[in-house]
Amino acid sequence: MASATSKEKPRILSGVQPTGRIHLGNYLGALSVWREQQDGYECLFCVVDLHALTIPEVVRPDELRRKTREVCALYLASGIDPERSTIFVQSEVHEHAELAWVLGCVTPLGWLHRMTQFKTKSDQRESVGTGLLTYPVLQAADIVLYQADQVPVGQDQKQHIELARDVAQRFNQLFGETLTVPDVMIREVGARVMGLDDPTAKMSKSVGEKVKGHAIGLLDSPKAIRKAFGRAVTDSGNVARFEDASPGVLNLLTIYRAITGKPREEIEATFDGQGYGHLKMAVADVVLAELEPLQQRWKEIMDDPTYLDGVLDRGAERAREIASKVLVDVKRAVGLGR
Ligand code: AQP
Repeated sequence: MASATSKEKPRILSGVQPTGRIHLGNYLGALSVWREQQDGYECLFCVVDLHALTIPEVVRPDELRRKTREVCALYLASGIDPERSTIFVQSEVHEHAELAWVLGCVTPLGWLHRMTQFKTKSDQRESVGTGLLTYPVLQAADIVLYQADQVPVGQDQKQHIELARDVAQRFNQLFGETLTVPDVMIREVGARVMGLDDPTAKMSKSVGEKVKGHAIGLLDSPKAIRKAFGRAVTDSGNVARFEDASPGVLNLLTIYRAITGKPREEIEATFDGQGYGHLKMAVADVVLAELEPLQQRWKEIMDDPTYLDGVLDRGAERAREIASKVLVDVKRAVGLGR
């Protein structure tokens, strides 16, 4: 692996919040993309448990601790290789919170009020904590703390990564070139998986908790997965072409394409003009084939806590090695300390 100060390869940082049921959207938009980048980049993947506190009423302390382990095990089960990538828990590296304070001081409030995720989530509640508003600053800190060059995320996170770029640029303008300005990495197909019950809204963990048939959980049973696809909203026709498809059919075709990697023409030739029942079951089949080995591996990892703790201890150590040095540079740049 590269030393903390120099980069032998460009670096990647990304993470998932340990809340709710991790779903097919998280897998296609994030985890599966991470897996593909492990040779070309030095990769760091964290479970962002500090972010999970932004809506404290939805996650109890014991549940948060349990989910943190489960999500780490999902990273491993999805093919993130701890020999090539650093896997760690965000709160175990205190530099994240410290840097977030410094970056918060250079982030204009108006930038945060413009974030659509804040608007959506705060509109759903009578009152929200300050952390929900400043969440993108912590996310910017997560990224620049490792001088990450690329941040692989789903489409919904694009605005936050653009904010992280703006924050890093503003910091550099104010205090001199210190932070790497990150780029967003978004896959072409599968970066925005939609809800099966409502294909006009993205598949989301929080909705999946409340609405049956909305999301495909990565650990759902084969029966539940088939049932959810069987009930997926489509339309009354039989068109299965990417250009003309209704949102529900387009979502099914896109999931199929993201998993199989087959060209659009081949997929259309297989499904266009057929009943949607055929398409739904074919999508369920490829999703099950993808998830069965992942679920098996996940169970094995969860049954071996010593292995999981070893991976996370080593990951936190490596992450701290980089983070502590970058934070020293930041503190020096802004004039903190004696
Ligand atoms: N529907 C989606 N399609 C593709 N990618 C998605 N991601 C989320 N939903 C989809 C990507 O998954 C990664 C982890 O997400 P997160 O845990 O940080 O939070 P999120 O984006 O807020 O995910 P959810 O599932 O939608 O949770 P809630 O409902 O709590 O907001 C990110 O890279 C994200 O882009």
